[in-house]
Amino acid sequence: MRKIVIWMTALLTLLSYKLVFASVVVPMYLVDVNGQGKSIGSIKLDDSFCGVLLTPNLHDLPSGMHGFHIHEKPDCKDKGMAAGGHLDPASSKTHNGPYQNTGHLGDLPVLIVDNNGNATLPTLAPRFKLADINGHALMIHAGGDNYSDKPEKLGGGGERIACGIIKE
Ligand SMILES: [Cu+2]
Ligand SMILES: [Zn+2]
Repeated sequence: MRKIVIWMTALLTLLSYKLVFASVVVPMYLVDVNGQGKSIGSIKLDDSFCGVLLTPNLHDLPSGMHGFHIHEKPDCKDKGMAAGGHLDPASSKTHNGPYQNTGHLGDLPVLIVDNNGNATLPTLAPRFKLADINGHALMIHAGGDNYSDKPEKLGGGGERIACGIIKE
């Protein structure tokens, strides 16, 4: 009897862990006219005690800092343009980056790509849970991101270079 109780407790703990800390792996592709170009790896998204942990496992990207956001529509076609703007359920129409309580909910910490074209450094997006971003798109831009609309709109990342769809 005692053994059964211990096993039941263990099982319930595992189940609740799964419920509270959801996780998904998003395959990423370079964008082209049809949406899906060359595969460049994936990004793992994990719910955590303070937001979503983003763990990239990416290759074949230009080295340096890249603007990185959740875009509204789950569609990477037309060189990423079909994904629409930054996820913004509050209609803030403001690009403030991931560390302000106002502005686009989809603004993520910049993606850092090393000199060999790989990105593996995990970052934390503190403002949402995985359930809030399911069914939208992850987008990587050619340029960086200064978490502001000045001097350039949307952090100045410019062209969209890679995209993936978040499907839990
Ligand atoms: Cu973007
Ligand atoms: Zn934004």
